[in-house]
Amino acid sequence: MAGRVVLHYFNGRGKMESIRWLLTVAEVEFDEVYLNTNEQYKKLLSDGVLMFQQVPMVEIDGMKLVQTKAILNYIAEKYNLHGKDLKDRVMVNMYSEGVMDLMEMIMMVPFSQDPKAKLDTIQTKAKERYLPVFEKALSGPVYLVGGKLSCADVQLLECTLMLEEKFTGILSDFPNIKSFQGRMIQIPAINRFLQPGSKRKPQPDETYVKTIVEVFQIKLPIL
Ligand code: GSN
Repeated sequence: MAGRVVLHYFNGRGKMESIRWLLTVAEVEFDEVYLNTNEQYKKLLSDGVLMFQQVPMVEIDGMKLVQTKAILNYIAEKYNLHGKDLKDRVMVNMYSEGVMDLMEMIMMVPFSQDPKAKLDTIQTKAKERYLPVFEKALSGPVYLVGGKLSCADVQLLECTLMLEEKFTGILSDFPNIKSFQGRMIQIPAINRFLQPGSKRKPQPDETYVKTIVEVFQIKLPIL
């Protein structure tokens, strides 16, 4: 039998958070090894387990996987969260990529030179480019694609919660997305994940940023 799933990343959201969300919805238990020091990172490099010298890295089914999208796709396929056929799957992937683009912008804010300006741009893009797409897709259907829960729905929920943390009331012009959120948080595994004490990570703080600077020995700002 394959062992437990183990996530190798920082003790924070970053690129791993969507993987935590998807495993949670698939009801897969996981352990985490937190990267806190440059020595730990060098050890992973010298062990040859990071294909591109990057994390996230996930041990699952006897493999050591890297590349966030590849990992998400593997979990989505395995747990039937990737659309029912090829045409549904490409739609799931399109929605998912859009959501990930937006989440990546938010993720990078603490590492930027002018966080306030970055946030303003993100808010405008969210309202004008991204949220209208999802508002339209959810005008009737319960889920984004094929009447069936997929990884795109899970990522959209994660993203909309992140947006609301940053921009209070941002969903007030998007009632279909708000209703979608309400339905998604009723899913028992999601509901548990949203409770205090779960494996969901908080918003990045100074300690999180310092850890990344230490692990990769980088200088801020990086953009
Ligand atoms: O999506 C992915 O997993 C990859 N395409 C990118 C992963 C990545 O950029 N990982 C960073 C840390 S997480 N933050 O963005 C990383 O390991 N950087 C170290 C490096 O030398 O690139």
